[in-house]
Amino acid sequence: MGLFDFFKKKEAAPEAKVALDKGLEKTKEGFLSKITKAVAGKSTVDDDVLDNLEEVLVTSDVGVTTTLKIIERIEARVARDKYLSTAELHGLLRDEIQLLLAENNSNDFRNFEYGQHKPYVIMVVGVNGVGKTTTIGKLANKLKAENLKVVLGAADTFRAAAVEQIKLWGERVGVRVVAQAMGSDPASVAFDTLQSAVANQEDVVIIDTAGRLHNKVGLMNELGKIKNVMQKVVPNAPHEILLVLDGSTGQNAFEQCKQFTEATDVNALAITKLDGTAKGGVVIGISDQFKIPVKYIGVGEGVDDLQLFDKKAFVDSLFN
Ligand SMILES: Nc1nc2c(ncn2[C@@H]2O[C@H](COP(=O)(O)OP(=O)(O)OP(=O)(O)O)[C@@H](O)[C@H]2O)c(=O)[nH]1
Ligand SMILES: [Mg+2]
Repeated sequence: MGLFDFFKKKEAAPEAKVALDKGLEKTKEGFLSKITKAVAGKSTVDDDVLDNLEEVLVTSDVGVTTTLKIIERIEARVARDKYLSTAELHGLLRDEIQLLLAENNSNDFRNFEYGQHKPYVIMVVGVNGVGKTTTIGKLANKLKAENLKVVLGAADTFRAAAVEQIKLWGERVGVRVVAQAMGSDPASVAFDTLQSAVANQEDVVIIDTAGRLHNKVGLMNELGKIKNVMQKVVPNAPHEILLVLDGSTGQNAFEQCKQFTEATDVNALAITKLDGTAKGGVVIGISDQFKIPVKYIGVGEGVDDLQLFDKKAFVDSLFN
Protein backbone atom coordinates (compact mmCIF):
# COMPACT_ATOMS: atom_id res chain seq x y z
CA MET A 1 0.00 0.00 0.00
CA GLY A 2 1.31 3.46 -0.87
CA LEU A 3 1.27 6.53 1.28
CA PHE A 4 -1.77 7.76 -0.58
CA ASP A 5 -3.82 4.70 0.29
CA PHE A 6 -2.72 4.90 3.88
CA PHE A 7 -4.23 8.32 4.31
CA LYS A 8 -7.31 7.49 2.29
CA LYS A 9 -8.16 4.66 4.63
CA LYS A 10 -10.86 6.18 6.77
CA GLU A 11 -12.63 3.36 8.52
CA ALA A 12 -11.27 3.33 12.06
CA ALA A 13 -10.23 -0.04 13.45
CA PRO A 14 -12.16 -1.24 16.55
CA GLU A 15 -9.08 -0.84 18.77
CA ALA A 16 -8.74 2.75 17.54
CA LYS A 17 -12.29 3.42 18.67
CA VAL A 18 -11.56 1.99 22.12
CA ALA A 19 -8.42 4.15 22.40
CA LEU A 20 -10.38 7.21 21.30
CA ASP A 21 -13.17 6.57 23.81
CA LYS A 22 -10.60 6.10 26.53
CA GLY A 23 -8.59 9.14 25.47
CA LEU A 24 -11.67 11.36 25.52
CA GLU A 25 -12.97 10.06 28.85
CA LYS A 26 -12.20 13.20 30.84
CA THR A 27 -13.59 15.59 28.27
CA LYS A 28 -16.67 13.48 27.92
CA GLU A 29 -17.30 13.25 31.66
CA GLY A 30 -16.99 16.99 32.08
CA PHE A 31 -19.11 17.71 29.08
CA LEU A 32 -21.92 15.30 29.85
CA SER A 33 -22.16 16.24 33.51
CA LYS A 34 -22.32 19.93 32.57
CA ILE A 35 -25.07 19.25 30.07
CA THR A 36 -27.00 17.30 32.69
CA LYS A 37 -26.80 20.33 34.97
CA ALA A 38 -27.72 22.67 32.13
CA VAL A 39 -31.04 20.91 31.60
CA ALA A 40 -31.81 20.07 35.24
CA GLY A 41 -35.49 20.59 36.02
CA LYS A 42 -36.33 21.40 32.40
CA SER A 43 -38.37 19.28 30.07
CA THR A 44 -38.12 21.40 26.93
CA VAL A 45 -35.28 23.32 25.35
CA ASP A 46 -36.08 26.94 26.22
CA ASP A 47 -34.02 30.13 26.40
CA ASP A 48 -32.63 29.22 29.82
CA VAL A 49 -31.46 25.88 28.58
CA LEU A 50 -29.84 27.49 25.56
CA ASP A 51 -28.05 30.01 27.78
CA ASN A 52 -26.77 27.21 29.97
CA LEU A 53 -25.75 25.20 26.96
CA GLU A 54 -23.77 28.14 25.63
CA GLU A 55 -21.90 28.28 28.90
CA VAL A 56 -21.24 24.54 28.81
CA LEU A 57 -19.67 24.79 25.37
CA VAL A 58 -17.56 27.81 26.19
CA THR A 59 -16.28 26.27 29.42
CA SER A 60 -15.49 23.06 27.52
CA ASP A 61 -13.02 25.03 25.39
CA VAL A 62 -15.03 24.84 22.18
CA GLY A 63 -14.35 28.58 21.82
CA VAL A 64 -16.81 31.46 21.62
CA THR A 65 -17.08 31.68 17.82
CA THR A 66 -17.83 28.00 17.33
CA THR A 67 -20.14 27.93 20.36
CA LEU A 68 -22.25 30.74 18.91
CA LYS A 69 -22.55 28.89 15.62
CA ILE A 70 -23.69 25.75 17.40
CA ILE A 71 -26.23 27.64 19.55
CA GLU A 72 -27.65 29.36 16.48
CA ARG A 73 -28.23 26.01 14.86
CA ILE A 74 -29.93 24.60 17.92
CA GLU A 75 -32.09 27.73 18.12
CA ALA A 76 -33.17 27.22 14.55
CA ARG A 77 -34.14 23.66 15.35
CA VAL A 78 -36.07 24.79 18.42
CA ALA A 79 -37.90 27.40 16.35
CA ARG A 80 -39.00 24.70 13.94
CA ASP A 81 -39.89 22.16 16.57
CA LYS A 82 -41.30 24.14 19.50
CA TYR A 83 -41.51 21.39 22.07
CA LEU A 84 -38.11 19.90 21.68
CA SER A 85 -37.46 17.89 24.82
CA THR A 86 -34.25 18.16 26.78
CA ALA A 87 -33.91 14.40 26.35
CA GLU A 88 -33.44 15.02 22.64
CA LEU A 89 -30.78 17.64 23.23
CA HIS A 90 -27.87 15.20 23.24
CA GLY A 91 -28.57 13.75 19.85
CA LEU A 92 -29.37 17.16 18.47
CA LEU A 93 -26.14 18.64 19.71
CA ARG A 94 -24.16 15.75 18.32
CA ASP A 95 -25.82 16.06 14.91
CA GLU A 96 -25.38 19.82 14.69
CA ILE A 97 -21.71 19.71 15.69
CA GLN A 98 -21.10 16.96 13.18
CA LEU A 99 -22.83 18.92 10.43
CA LEU A 100 -20.93 22.06 11.31
CA LEU A 101 -17.58 20.31 11.11
CA ALA A 102 -18.49 18.48 7.94
CA GLU A 103 -19.36 21.75 6.21
CA ASN A 104 -16.01 23.20 6.99
CA ASN A 105 -12.65 21.89 5.85
CA SER A 106 -12.79 18.32 4.76
CA ASN A 107 -11.55 15.13 6.24
CA ASP A 108 -9.79 13.97 3.14
CA PHE A 109 -6.68 16.14 3.34
CA ARG A 110 -6.92 16.78 -0.38
CA ASN A 111 -4.27 19.47 -0.17
CA PHE A 112 -1.68 16.79 0.33
CA GLU A 113 -0.29 15.12 -2.71
CA TYR A 114 0.61 11.90 -1.02
CA GLY A 115 2.40 9.41 -3.10
CA GLN A 116 3.36 12.05 -5.63
CA HIS A 117 6.45 13.13 -3.77
CA LYS A 118 9.36 10.94 -2.92
CA PRO A 119 10.55 11.60 -0.37
CA TYR A 120 7.47 13.18 1.16
CA VAL A 121 8.86 15.73 3.60
CA ILE A 122 7.12 16.68 6.85
CA MET A 123 8.47 19.47 9.04
CA VAL A 124 7.09 19.43 12.57
CA VAL A 125 6.75 22.73 14.44
CA GLY A 126 5.22 24.04 17.66
CA VAL A 127 6.01 25.58 21.04
CA ASN A 128 7.97 23.82 23.79
CA GLY A 129 6.70 20.59 25.18
CA VAL A 130 3.54 20.22 23.12
CA GLY A 131 4.50 16.71 21.99
CA LYS A 132 6.34 17.22 18.70
CA THR A 133 9.00 14.57 19.18
CA THR A 134 6.54 12.06 20.62
CA THR A 135 4.15 12.64 17.72
CA ILE A 136 7.02 12.08 15.29
CA GLY A 137 7.87 8.77 16.94
CA LYS A 138 4.26 7.61 16.80
CA LEU A 139 3.81 8.77 13.22
CA ALA A 140 7.00 7.05 12.11
CA ASN A 141 5.67 3.86 13.64
CA LYS A 142 2.34 4.21 11.85
CA LEU A 143 3.99 4.82 8.47
CA LYS A 144 6.49 2.04 8.93
CA ALA A 145 3.66 -0.37 9.66
CA GLU A 146 2.41 0.50 6.16
CA ASN A 147 5.75 -0.59 4.71
CA LEU A 148 6.95 2.91 4.04
CA LYS A 149 10.62 3.72 4.49
CA VAL A 150 10.85 6.53 7.02
CA VAL A 151 13.81 8.62 8.17
CA LEU A 152 13.83 11.16 10.99
CA GLY A 153 15.93 14.33 11.13
CA ALA A 154 17.03 15.52 14.57
CA ALA A 155 16.93 19.23 13.74
CA ASP A 156 16.15 20.16 17.33
CA THR A 157 19.80 20.70 18.21
CA PHE A 158 18.94 23.13 20.97
CA ARG A 159 19.16 20.61 23.80
CA ALA A 160 21.33 17.49 23.99
CA ALA A 161 18.37 15.62 25.43
CA ALA A 162 16.31 16.42 22.34
CA VAL A 163 18.73 14.62 20.03
CA GLU A 164 18.83 11.65 22.41
CA GLN A 165 15.06 11.57 22.63
CA ILE A 166 14.48 11.29 18.92
CA LYS A 167 17.27 8.73 18.56
CA LEU A 168 15.51 6.67 21.19
CA TRP A 169 12.25 6.87 19.26
CA GLY A 170 14.13 5.80 16.14
CA GLU A 171 15.45 2.71 17.92
CA ARG A 172 12.10 1.98 19.44
CA VAL A 173 10.17 1.98 16.19
CA GLY A 174 13.07 0.83 14.00
CA VAL A 175 13.61 3.81 11.72
CA ARG A 176 16.80 5.62 10.79
CA VAL A 177 17.62 8.94 12.49
CA VAL A 178 19.99 11.53 11.05
CA ALA A 179 21.62 13.61 13.78
CA GLN A 180 24.54 15.89 14.44
CA ALA A 181 25.99 17.17 17.69
CA MET A 182 23.96 19.37 19.97
CA GLY A 183 24.27 23.02 19.02
CA SER A 184 24.90 22.32 15.34
CA ASP A 185 22.93 24.16 12.67
CA PRO A 186 19.38 22.75 12.42
CA ALA A 187 19.25 23.62 8.72
CA SER A 188 22.38 21.57 8.16
CA VAL A 189 20.77 18.55 9.87
CA ALA A 190 17.68 18.95 7.71
CA PHE A 191 19.85 19.16 4.59
CA ASP A 192 21.76 15.98 5.52
CA THR A 193 18.54 14.15 6.27
CA LEU A 194 16.98 14.98 2.92
CA GLN A 195 20.14 14.20 1.02
CA SER A 196 20.48 10.77 2.56
CA ALA A 197 16.75 10.10 2.14
CA VAL A 198 17.09 10.76 -1.58
CA ALA A 199 20.20 8.56 -1.78
CA ASN A 200 18.45 5.74 0.11
CA GLN A 201 15.19 6.17 -1.78
CA GLU A 202 13.23 6.58 1.41
CA ASP A 203 9.53 7.46 1.25
CA VAL A 204 8.97 9.86 4.12
CA VAL A 205 11.24 12.32 5.92
CA ILE A 206 10.10 13.78 9.24
CA ILE A 207 12.07 16.73 10.58
CA ASP A 208 11.91 17.53 14.29
CA THR A 209 12.47 21.16 15.25
CA ALA A 210 13.16 22.95 18.50
CA GLY A 211 10.13 24.12 20.44
CA ARG A 212 9.76 27.81 19.86
CA LEU A 213 7.66 30.59 21.20
CA HIS A 214 5.37 31.89 18.53
CA ASN A 215 6.40 35.46 19.26
CA LYS A 216 10.15 34.98 18.89
CA VAL A 217 11.03 36.41 15.54
CA GLY A 218 14.52 34.90 15.44
CA LEU A 219 13.28 31.40 16.00
CA MET A 220 10.54 31.79 13.44
CA ASN A 221 13.15 32.95 10.94
CA GLU A 222 15.12 29.84 11.67
CA LEU A 223 12.18 27.78 10.42
CA GLY A 224 12.33 29.74 7.20
CA LYS A 225 16.01 28.96 6.88
CA ILE A 226 15.47 25.22 7.43
CA LYS A 227 12.84 25.32 4.72
CA ASN A 228 15.07 27.13 2.24
CA VAL A 229 17.94 24.74 2.78
CA MET A 230 15.70 21.71 2.33
CA GLN A 231 14.53 23.07 -1.00
CA LYS A 232 18.08 22.81 -2.30
CA VAL A 233 17.65 19.03 -2.12
CA VAL A 234 13.93 18.59 -2.72
CA PRO A 235 12.59 21.67 -4.54
CA ASN A 236 9.06 21.72 -3.12
CA ALA A 237 9.90 20.53 0.40
CA PRO A 238 8.46 20.55 2.96
CA HIS A 239 5.24 19.13 1.58
CA GLU A 240 3.70 19.25 4.98
CA ILE A 241 4.27 21.66 7.85
CA LEU A 242 2.66 19.97 10.79
CA LEU A 243 1.87 22.23 13.73
CA VAL A 244 1.57 20.36 17.01
CA LEU A 245 -0.74 21.82 19.66
CA ASP A 246 -1.20 20.63 23.23
CA GLY A 247 -4.94 20.12 23.65
CA SER A 248 -4.70 20.35 27.43
CA THR A 249 -3.81 24.04 27.15
CA GLY A 250 -7.29 24.86 25.87
CA GLN A 251 -7.56 28.45 24.67
CA ASN A 252 -3.78 28.73 24.51
CA ALA A 253 -3.79 26.18 21.73
CA PHE A 254 -6.12 28.46 19.71
CA GLU A 255 -3.74 31.35 20.20
CA GLN A 256 -0.70 29.31 19.18
CA CYS A 257 -2.52 28.09 16.11
CA LYS A 258 -3.35 31.63 15.15
CA GLN A 259 0.21 32.87 15.59
CA PHE A 260 1.93 29.97 13.85
CA THR A 261 -0.40 29.92 10.89
CA GLU A 262 0.28 33.60 10.39
CA ALA A 263 4.04 33.14 10.58
CA THR A 264 4.57 29.91 8.62
CA ASP A 265 2.78 27.90 5.93
CA VAL A 266 1.29 25.38 8.32
CA ASN A 267 -0.92 22.97 6.36
CA ALA A 268 -1.71 20.30 8.94
CA LEU A 269 -2.42 20.22 12.65
CA ALA A 270 -1.91 17.63 15.36
CA ILE A 271 -3.63 18.08 18.72
CA THR A 272 -2.01 16.06 21.49
CA LYS A 273 -2.59 15.08 25.12
CA LEU A 274 -6.35 14.76 24.78
CA ASP A 275 -6.21 11.83 27.19
CA GLY A 276 -5.10 13.88 30.17
CA THR A 277 -7.59 16.70 29.88
CA ALA A 278 -11.21 17.75 30.03
CA LYS A 279 -10.48 20.41 27.40
CA GLY A 280 -10.97 18.14 24.38
CA GLY A 281 -13.64 20.51 23.09
CA VAL A 282 -10.72 22.50 21.74
CA VAL A 283 -10.54 20.05 18.84
CA ILE A 284 -14.07 21.03 17.76
CA GLY A 285 -13.28 24.74 17.89
CA ILE A 286 -9.95 24.49 16.09
CA SER A 287 -11.37 22.16 13.50
CA ASP A 288 -14.18 24.64 12.86
CA GLN A 289 -12.25 27.88 12.94
CA PHE A 290 -9.05 27.16 11.07
CA LYS A 291 -9.06 26.27 7.43
CA ILE A 292 -6.14 23.97 8.09
CA PRO A 293 -7.21 20.40 8.76
CA VAL A 294 -6.66 18.72 12.07
CA LYS A 295 -4.92 15.64 10.80
CA TYR A 296 -3.83 13.80 13.92
CA ILE A 297 -4.86 13.59 17.53
CA GLY A 298 -2.73 12.28 20.39
CA VAL A 299 -4.59 10.21 22.96
CA GLY A 300 -1.72 8.93 25.10
CA GLU A 301 2.03 8.59 25.47
CA GLY A 302 2.28 5.12 23.93
CA VAL A 303 3.52 4.37 20.45
CA ASP A 304 0.02 3.50 19.23
CA ASP A 305 -1.66 6.55 20.71
CA LEU A 306 -1.76 8.68 17.58
CA GLN A 307 -4.87 8.66 15.44
CA LEU A 308 -5.85 10.15 12.14
CA PHE A 309 -8.51 12.63 13.14
CA ASP A 310 -11.95 11.50 12.09
CA LYS A 311 -14.51 14.22 12.82
CA LYS A 312 -17.46 11.91 12.90
CA ALA A 313 -15.81 9.32 15.12
CA PHE A 314 -14.61 12.08 17.42
CA VAL A 315 -18.03 13.65 17.94
CA ASP A 316 -19.67 10.22 18.23
CA SER A 317 -17.19 9.26 20.91
CA LEU A 318 -17.90 12.44 22.82
CA PHE A 319 -21.66 11.88 22.89
CA ASN A 320 -22.15 8.14 22.94
N1 LIG B 1 -0.69 11.98 27.87
C1 LIG B 1 -0.08 12.33 26.74
N2 LIG B 1 1.17 12.79 26.78
C2 LIG B 1 1.77 13.12 25.62
C3 LIG B 1 1.11 13.05 24.37
N3 LIG B 1 1.97 13.49 23.43
C4 LIG B 1 3.11 13.82 24.07
N4 LIG B 1 3.01 13.62 25.40
C5 LIG B 1 4.01 13.87 26.45
O1 LIG B 1 4.34 15.23 26.49
C6 LIG B 1 5.68 15.41 26.90
C7 LIG B 1 6.41 16.31 25.92
O2 LIG B 1 6.50 15.63 24.68
P1 LIG B 1 7.66 15.92 23.63
O3 LIG B 1 7.36 15.03 22.47
O4 LIG B 1 8.98 15.81 24.24
O5 LIG B 1 7.33 17.42 23.26
P2 LIG B 1 8.16 18.40 22.29
O6 LIG B 1 7.16 19.28 21.66
O7 LIG B 1 9.01 17.61 21.40
O8 LIG B 1 9.02 19.21 23.35
P3 LIG B 1 10.31 20.15 23.05
O9 LIG B 1 11.20 19.39 22.15
O10 LIG B 1 10.89 20.37 24.40
O11 LIG B 1 9.79 21.40 22.48
C8 LIG B 1 6.27 14.02 27.01
O12 LIG B 1 6.28 13.62 28.35
C9 LIG B 1 5.31 13.16 26.21
O13 LIG B 1 5.27 11.83 26.63
C10 LIG B 1 -0.25 12.57 24.35
O14 LIG B 1 -0.94 12.49 23.33
N5 LIG B 1 -0.78 12.23 25.57
MG1 LIG C 1 11.03 17.72 21.06
